[in-house]
Amino acid sequence: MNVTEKETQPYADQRPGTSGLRKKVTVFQQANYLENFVQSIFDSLEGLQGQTLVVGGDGRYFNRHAVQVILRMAAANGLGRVLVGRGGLLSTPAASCVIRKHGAFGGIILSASHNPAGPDGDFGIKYNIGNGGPAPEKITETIYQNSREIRRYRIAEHADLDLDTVGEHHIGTMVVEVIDPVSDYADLMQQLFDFDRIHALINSGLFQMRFDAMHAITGPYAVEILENRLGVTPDALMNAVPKEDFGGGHPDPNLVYAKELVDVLFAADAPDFGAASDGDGDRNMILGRKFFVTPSDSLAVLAANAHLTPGYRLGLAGIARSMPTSQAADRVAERLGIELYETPTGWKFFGNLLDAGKATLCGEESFGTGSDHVREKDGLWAVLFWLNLLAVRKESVQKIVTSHWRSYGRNYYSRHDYENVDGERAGELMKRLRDQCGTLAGTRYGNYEVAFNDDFAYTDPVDGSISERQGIRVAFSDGSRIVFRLSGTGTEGATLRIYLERYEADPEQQLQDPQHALADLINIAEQIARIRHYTGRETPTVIT
Ligand code: VG1
Ligand code: CO
Repeated sequence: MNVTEKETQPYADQRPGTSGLRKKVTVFQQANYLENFVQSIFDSLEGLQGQTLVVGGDGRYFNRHAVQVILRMAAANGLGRVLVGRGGLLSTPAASCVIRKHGAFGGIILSASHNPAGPDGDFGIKYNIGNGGPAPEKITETIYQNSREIRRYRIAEHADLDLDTVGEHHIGTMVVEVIDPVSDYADLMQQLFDFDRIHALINSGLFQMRFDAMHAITGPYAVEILENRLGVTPDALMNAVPKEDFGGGHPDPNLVYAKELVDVLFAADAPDFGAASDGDGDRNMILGRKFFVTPSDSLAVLAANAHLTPGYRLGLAGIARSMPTSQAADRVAERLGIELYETPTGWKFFGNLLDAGKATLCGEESFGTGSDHVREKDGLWAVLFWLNLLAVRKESVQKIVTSHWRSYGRNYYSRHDYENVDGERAGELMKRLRDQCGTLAGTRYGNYEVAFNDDFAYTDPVDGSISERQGIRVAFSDGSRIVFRLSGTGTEGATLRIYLERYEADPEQQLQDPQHALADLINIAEQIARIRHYTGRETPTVIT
């Protein structure tokens, strides 16, 4: 094997965000940009020699090229074996599953998740550790520091490999094993959920569903699991053929970007159940007939009903949610008598809790739910979990959620995003909020009184690491909250996220439109943060 050490110059902008390094494809196409980052990953890992690495991505434009480069660099850096999904594909949760199942040292996942793809779209790369989860901040910071000093990278000279058929190749002594990207993951799902019962429900003639893969990675997974193993008819799968540009769409499963599915579920003859997943397969949106389940409620409902599924029949050790996620799950944890953990945004903060057996289910308001079965959030897992509940409870989605509210109360919840606003102005808005921290307690806004306002900091209960500046919280005396933070996944300007939450115990008051129920808090958010002034926008870009 011919290995060359190539000279290079550092780039200053390779600090990983909430979920890896995400940039425009054109940024990744700069000379050595990808190579620098990959070498920085390898340089941050000790004991890599002879180890196994997992590589795959969501299939977006640049995925194929990146996989070939990573394989040559892995060989030059002494890896022993690389497992790569056929076609260079692996959904994020499937990559996590494969890392764990095959005892790999770690994995490199190529994805910018729900961000649009194509030559003018986004690309992304992140490193996952041996537990299958996103590298913790300590490692991502080391990667970043390496990227600032890098002067050379190692790459083997080798022709592109054929990755489109399952089989083995060699680059020097390193083995490249092209694996079926779906089967390990599908088998794991079958262990967790009652496929016989779901199959019976789907084939009962009384149940209709749709799943929208949004032309992204979950297409092949949905075909194998929903169609081949559970008997869903092909016409129930929408946009199931992955495309390099995701069909020009924005594969973010929410009410705005998954409009095609939403229209079907809100039509006169709507099916009973609808679901969608995102670009890399780790997010999910759950819909009933003319009914939207907020992700925070979904987490709470899954937790309250987990004992009805084979995989979780013995109960939950604990529940973890990201700070901005609604407190609906807290009430379930309380009733179950289990611990509730509140972490910063991003799945990497759940890894330690899952490894330590402190949490079983995790969730984020951003359409992410998952469990200790892998170390990523998992879109199809959530869909199957819901199908299992529907098959057991034999009630509609709406019935399940509204009876949950009656029992636990409803946490009205909404997130307002202001996308691609001026970065400097957004920074000024956040700085002002930060400067106000600790000063608002006791201030009244209409019926609401501020209990405290702070900048959320998290101390990991397992390793004691501290993460600061994770979002401004304004908490009110009745438990309502407004949270402000800037996105760490965008690639253009800044995205301001405002999270709004209010608790309603009275069943008579639980069926309002959330925007209506949260109207006072929306006004208070404007008063406190002067959103219009700083963003120059009258309304949010996306409301979920
Ligand atoms: C967003 C979400 C966060 C999620 C992250 C990655 O981050 O808010 O909850 O973990 O995306 O999701 P941010 O920093 O933009 O708010 V995904 O599906 O990229 O992998
Ligand atoms: Co994603």
